[in-house]
Amino acid sequence: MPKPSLTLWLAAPRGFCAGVDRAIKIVEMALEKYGAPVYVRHEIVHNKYVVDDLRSKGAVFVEELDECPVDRPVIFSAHGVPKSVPAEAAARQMLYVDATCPLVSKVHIEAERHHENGLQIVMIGHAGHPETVGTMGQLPPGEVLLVETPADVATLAVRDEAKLAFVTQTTLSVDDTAEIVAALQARFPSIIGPHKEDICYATTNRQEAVKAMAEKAEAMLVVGAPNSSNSRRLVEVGARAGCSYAQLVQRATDIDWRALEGITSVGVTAGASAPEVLVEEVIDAFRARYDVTVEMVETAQENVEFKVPRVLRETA
Ligand code: 0JX
Ligand code: SF4
Repeated sequence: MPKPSLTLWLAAPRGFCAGVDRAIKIVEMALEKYGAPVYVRHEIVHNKYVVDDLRSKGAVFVEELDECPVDRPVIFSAHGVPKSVPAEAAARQMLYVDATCPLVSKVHIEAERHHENGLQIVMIGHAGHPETVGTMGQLPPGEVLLVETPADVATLAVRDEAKLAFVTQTTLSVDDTAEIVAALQARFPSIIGPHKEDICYATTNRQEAVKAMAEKAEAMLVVGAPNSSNSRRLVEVGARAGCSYAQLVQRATDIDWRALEGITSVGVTAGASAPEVLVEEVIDAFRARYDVTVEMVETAQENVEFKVPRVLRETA
């Protein structure tokens, strides 16, 4: 029987961002420079495939610093860490390498600057997410208040309405965040903040591409992990842009073929922490079942690159 025809729309940009690329490189270069084992506090990026691959090369993943021996290097994940973490590593005289994305560090610096200017900070982010924990942990307790929704803004108890600033997580929904920023500005007219929010270029570009793809594809698959904030936002954006079936898949084996029965077009994208090899795996799985024509939905071009820390660039 001939295979049914299918147009597979491939989003661009998709997959690895500059911060993820750098964070993975940091672990690989640390393994080369110091030998195994190298410890990594938290998943370097939220992707099981990436973590398993680095583990096979000698990386050991832990959640807290006290799980690491003091005589081995430790790397902090791309999502950033509270100030207490490098402080503790220094106190234990550990060698540490910070793989926090420079765009997350930029938000840390922003928060510190506002604090130095006597402002209390409102952070828009997801409770418990490591990036939110890290950014809030740049300042003493009570100096950063978390809001997740416009409703949270309505009940927020601040120290002084005239002395407020806001910062955001880098991987939020652009549209949801705009609503929360509007609610903050309506309730606290003198609040200061970034031009729009702190959502990074990669998050913004991937959401834009998904919106364009939703106009063309009957169904959409986002390659990414369930604990990946930016990947989950892509699924929401796709659904909200009108795609009636938008699903997160970690890899090809997660695809629910029965749910896709009868479709003639599908959109595929990947979160910032999902490697291209898994996108290829998904495309191959479609090729096995359909006569596939791959088309691109390109809404931006990216050429961002971040340098790895100097300690890894220097020879031993
Ligand atoms: O859960 P997140 O989207 O913040 O992280 P993930 O999936 O590891 O993506 C790359 C790291 C992003 C940091 O901003
Ligand atoms: Fe950096 Fe954005 Fe990538 Fe996060 S998603 S690591 S902020 S570039």
